[in-house]
Amino acid sequence: TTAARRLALAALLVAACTTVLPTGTASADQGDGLRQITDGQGRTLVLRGLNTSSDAKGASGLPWIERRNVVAERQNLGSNVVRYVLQWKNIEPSPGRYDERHLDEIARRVAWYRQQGIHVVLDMHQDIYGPYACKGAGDGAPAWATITDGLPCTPQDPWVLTYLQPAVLRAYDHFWNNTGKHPELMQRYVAMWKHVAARFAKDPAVLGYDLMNEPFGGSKQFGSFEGPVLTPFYQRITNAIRQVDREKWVFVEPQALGVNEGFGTSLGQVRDPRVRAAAAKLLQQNAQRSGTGLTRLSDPSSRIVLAAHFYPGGVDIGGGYTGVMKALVQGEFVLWRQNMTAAAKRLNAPLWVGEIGGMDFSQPGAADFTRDWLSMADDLRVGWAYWSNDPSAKGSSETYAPLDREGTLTQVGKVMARPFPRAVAGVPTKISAGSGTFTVTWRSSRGVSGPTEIWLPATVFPGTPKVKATDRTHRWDPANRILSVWNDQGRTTHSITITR
Ligand code: IDC
Repeated sequence: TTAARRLALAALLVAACTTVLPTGTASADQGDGLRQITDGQGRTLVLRGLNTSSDAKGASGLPWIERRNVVAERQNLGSNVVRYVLQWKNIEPSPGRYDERHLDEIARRVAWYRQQGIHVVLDMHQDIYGPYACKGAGDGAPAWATITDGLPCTPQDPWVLTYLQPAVLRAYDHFWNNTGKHPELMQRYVAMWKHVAARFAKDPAVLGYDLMNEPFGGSKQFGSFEGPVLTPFYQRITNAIRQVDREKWVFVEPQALGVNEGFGTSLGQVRDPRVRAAAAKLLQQNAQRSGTGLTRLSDPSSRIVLAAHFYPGGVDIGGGYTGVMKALVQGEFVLWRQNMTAAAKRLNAPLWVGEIGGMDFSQPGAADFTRDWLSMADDLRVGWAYWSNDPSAKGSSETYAPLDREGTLTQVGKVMARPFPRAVAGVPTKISAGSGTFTVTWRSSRGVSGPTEIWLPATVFPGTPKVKATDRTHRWDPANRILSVWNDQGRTTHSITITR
């Protein structure tokens, strides 16, 4: 049966991952030394929100949401980011011809987020290459870019197994030019991204670009894919984007297979051309104003983010989170933390979890699982986008979405509505949510202005929150449920504890 297959696969994934578990335990503070995503005032952005939406994978390429759903999301979950699903097939329906009307439709929705103060990460989504690789099973690439050489294909359950079908493998092998026959496919993809970036470069709601969802290497995997094929491809896209947009963040994903479950990634460092450009400008300015000393540039730092996904043991394909399975999955938490923080440090990039969650809430242990990954993210002081915001299909007992169509918190939504610092005036050193209490600590860093902003859900802090802080100036905004705290001058470490 399907359920048995799912369970067997989940067990296999867990077993595979935990056999490579290191013997030592994770250091208590892997979040230390991680770079951070920052806003225009230099504050650290802890970006949390939803993937929107899986249903955008359909023909229209647009999500089910209306404006009011975005309002409800900000109010009830405090979201400050959305990972917004786009697809190549809708943007470039025929080679070199871009659908501007589709981009306008995207821009219209992006504006809904801007009105709510929610940052948008545009995610070029794909699963199983595209709908034309295996009888409509996947999403992403357009028909003209899907070359399968007539190989057979049968959609599988769970859907991830479809990746191994001959036609799908061949479509990827042509895309990555593993076959040496179709270098134009990657060229088109790069040019498509340059077009999208040019369209959104001036849109203040868009924070960045997630270059490719869950890259899959076809017949090349791990060391023969991520380093030699994927990294230079990301570099090409980044270079092209930087010709039209110097400011936005570029989100790069490791391969999904294995890495989603806790394996290490061998993705190489993508260099941000904005750093070189800034250095050149600095030299030029110094030459012009000789004798005036160093001129400080606003922010010449690299804006590449490691956007990893976390799906331990295939909990998303039907394994529960109880008993032996839970113990093994907890091992994968440890493994994932170690491998992803190590990768982020190696790549000199902030870490962001582009997909997490994805567990059917009618499965045993789902609430525990949700609390555990939320706590892991707090511990690491990283942001995430939950998969996904799609309300369950009518008549289905499966439940994933944190909000229903009316914008009311569901079971999983109630667990996810936790306090978090949307922005931190410095470097966060601790984020910790207990029952009815919440603590954030941070260190000042140079050139930061504006307050630390903490979102406090009504479900946890129904009244006016009680504040104990090292810093004197705070303001509570009851309408938006945001507590702002300004750094006292001269103080280098800061701490705030909130109780009800
Ligand atoms: C899943 C959807 C599912 C759909 C499948 C293929 O939930 O309904 O059939 O995609 O389109 C990912 C992917 C994400 C997946 C998600 C959950 O990035 O597209 O959505 N997931 O399975 N990687 C791991 C899990």
